[in-house]
Amino acid sequence: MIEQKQVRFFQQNGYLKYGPVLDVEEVEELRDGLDRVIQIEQAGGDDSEPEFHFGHRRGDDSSRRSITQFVNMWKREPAYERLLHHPTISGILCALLSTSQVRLWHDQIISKPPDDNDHFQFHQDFYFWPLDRPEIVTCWLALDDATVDSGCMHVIPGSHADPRFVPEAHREEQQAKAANEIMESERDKISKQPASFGTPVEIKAGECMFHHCLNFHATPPNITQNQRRAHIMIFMAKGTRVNLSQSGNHVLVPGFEVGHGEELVGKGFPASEPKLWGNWHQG
Ligand SMILES: O=C(O)CCC(=O)C(=O)O
Repeated sequence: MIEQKQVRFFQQNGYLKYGPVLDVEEVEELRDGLDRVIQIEQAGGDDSEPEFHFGHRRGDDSSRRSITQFVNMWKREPAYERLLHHPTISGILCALLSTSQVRLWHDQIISKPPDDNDHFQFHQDFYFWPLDRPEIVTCWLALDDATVDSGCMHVIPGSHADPRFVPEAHREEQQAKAANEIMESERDKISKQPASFGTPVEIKAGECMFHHCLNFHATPPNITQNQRRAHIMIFMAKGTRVNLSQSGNHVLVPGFEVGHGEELVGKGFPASEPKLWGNWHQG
C-alpha cells in the first residue's frame, strides 16, 4: 500500500505524489454527488450547517474567485462519507503521520471552473486552523486530470521543515509585525511568487497526492476549457487538540463539542483507522 521509501520521501519533502486510488465509476459517483450539491446551492442553498453557509459557492454569488469551495461534502453525500474510510487512503495517512488513527478535520471540493478561476497563492494551511500541532496531512484527490494548464498542485519541497516557517518562527513573525519591526516577512515574499516557483504535481482523475500542513503550496489558474475538480480531505493525527489562540474564529469552531486545550473529537470529526477498513464498499 505504501512503501518505506515513499514515507521517507514525504518526511523529507512534505508531499507525496501517490497514484491511483479510485476507479472510473468511483470518480463518477463523486462527480454526481457534487453536481447534486451544486444544484441545491444554485437554488438558494442548504444552511443546515454553518460551514455550508460560508463555505459554499451560491447561485447568487457571481464574484470571480481563485477557487470555488464546497466544505464538508461528507455530511451531504454518502459516497464522500464512505471515502473517509477508504483503506488505501487511511493506511497511507496513518503511515505518514506515524499514528494508529487519523481523524477528519474537514473535507472540501476545490474546483477551478473554466473562465471563473485564478491563481491561488502560496500558503501554509496550518496557520488557518485552530489546532495545536502540525501533525495534519491533506489528501488531494483529483476528480479530473490535473495538469499545469488546468491548475494542478504546486509544492515547495522541504518547506514544511524549513526553520523560517515552523510555528515558533510564525509566532515571532506575528509579534514582530504587531510591533512594526518588520513589514514583509519571508512568508509574505513566498506568497507573492507565481505557482511556477514550486514543483508541479500532475495527476490523473482518481489519483491522489498528499501534502503536509506546513508545506507551502499554490495552484495556477485553469487556462483550459476543462473542469479541474479536486476533493480534499484533511486528517489530523490522534491526539490533536484545539488551539483557539490560532484562527479561533474558524467557521467550524461553533460546532466544537470540546474546548481549548482538549482533544478535538466529536460527531463533526469522524475517526478513520485501519481496523474500520472492512466497511469500505459496503455503502
Ligand atoms: O485545489 C486547489 O486549487 C488548492 C488546494 C489547497 O490549497 C489545499 O489543498 O490546501
